[in-house]
Amino acid sequence: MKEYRPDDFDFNKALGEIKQGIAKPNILICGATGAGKSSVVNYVFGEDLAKTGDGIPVTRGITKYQRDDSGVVLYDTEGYEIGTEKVSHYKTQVENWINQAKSMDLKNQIHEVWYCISGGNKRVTDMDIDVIKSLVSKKVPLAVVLTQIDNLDEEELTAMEEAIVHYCDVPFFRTCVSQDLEVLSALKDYLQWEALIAWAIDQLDESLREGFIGALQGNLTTKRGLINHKIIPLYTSAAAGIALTPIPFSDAALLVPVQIKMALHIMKTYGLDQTLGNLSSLVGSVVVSESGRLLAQTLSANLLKLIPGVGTAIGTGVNTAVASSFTAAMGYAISEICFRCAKAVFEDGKEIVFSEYFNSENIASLMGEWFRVSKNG
Ligand SMILES: Nc1nc2c(ncn2[C@@H]2O[C@H](COP(=O)(O)OP(=O)(O)O)[C@@H](O)[C@H]2O)c(=O)[nH]1
Ligand SMILES: [Mg+2]
Repeated sequence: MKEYRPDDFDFNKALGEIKQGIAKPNILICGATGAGKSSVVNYVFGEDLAKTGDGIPVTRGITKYQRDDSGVVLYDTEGYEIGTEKVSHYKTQVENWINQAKSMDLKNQIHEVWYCISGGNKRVTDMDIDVIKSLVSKKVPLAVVLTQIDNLDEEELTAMEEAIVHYCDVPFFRTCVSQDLEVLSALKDYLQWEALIAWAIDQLDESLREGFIGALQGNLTTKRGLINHKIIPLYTSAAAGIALTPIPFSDAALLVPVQIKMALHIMKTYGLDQTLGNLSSLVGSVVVSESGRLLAQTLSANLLKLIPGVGTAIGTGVNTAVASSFTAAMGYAISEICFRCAKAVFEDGKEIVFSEYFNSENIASLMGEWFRVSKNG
């Protein structure tokens, strides 16, 4: 069996291809100055994306924020001071610009609008209603983000929500961005970040969801769902295609590049490529050696017996079943390990040693788990 050498793999090229393949949704963020637009965006996507000064003005009053390694493009409207003449300009600017975007291909359209209304003002203004109605009439998915609800008592909150339902008839989600843990804990049952994100994903064409989910801060369970149900299957199909070529299936080295690319894709989606330093050396030293060695071992060992449709002998007919099952198991193991790492790093704020999570013992045990479950299920 040929040895696979990490040097054969071009990590930057693979990462570039992965990025290239991710289409980015365009999200328009609307609302008055001080409505809490920037705070909401920072909370959902992380601080870096809309850092002041980094945006490109696309038209008067609208600034585009994007980053090479982020899967969303945000258009932030400059906002307006309630009660000034800027208010009427605002509506015209936003409308004109939406019209212009609508005439373009899917990639350049506005895919959804988050319209921020601040609880701090205690009311929904005529201007809000006007702009919302106008955008809805243009068939752009729109939700109201009811921000800063820590400023509202129960009665005020109900009144604002009733106004949104009555005048606009659009979905709305309650949010608050506060450093104060007591405030957040008191609002726990009111906050609807998860529902906002679920709505936001739901509005997007399937082809745009990966970009959005990958751009989220945290949301590890949503990311894991995307990885296990959408990303890993891309690579199991690729592996099956490769297995058709060499007959009989004897060259494990051919599968390894597919699995390394899958590992990169998984790590990127969890956001681990940013945190764990030099990605290529990390993946080079760990994923390549572990997966290469394990694949070689596994092909001649007990795990094969567990693959549905495969006996102890490997014949040409079972090449694709072996290749795709093995890759799926490997993907599951990598996803699970990366999930644990991401949890430790992002949720518990730990400094981790990647090799304590990512080692042959853990990979083998998780792959075994996958084989057992898929055989029984
Ligand atoms: N109390 C409270 N203040 C907030 C909240 N969200 C934002 N703010 C404050 O409101 C001000 C305006 O927020 P910002 O996000 O800059 O609004 P933008 O002008 O729409 O981008 C800032 O001083 C924020 O710190 C919130 O949920 N609660
Ligand atoms: Mg702002």
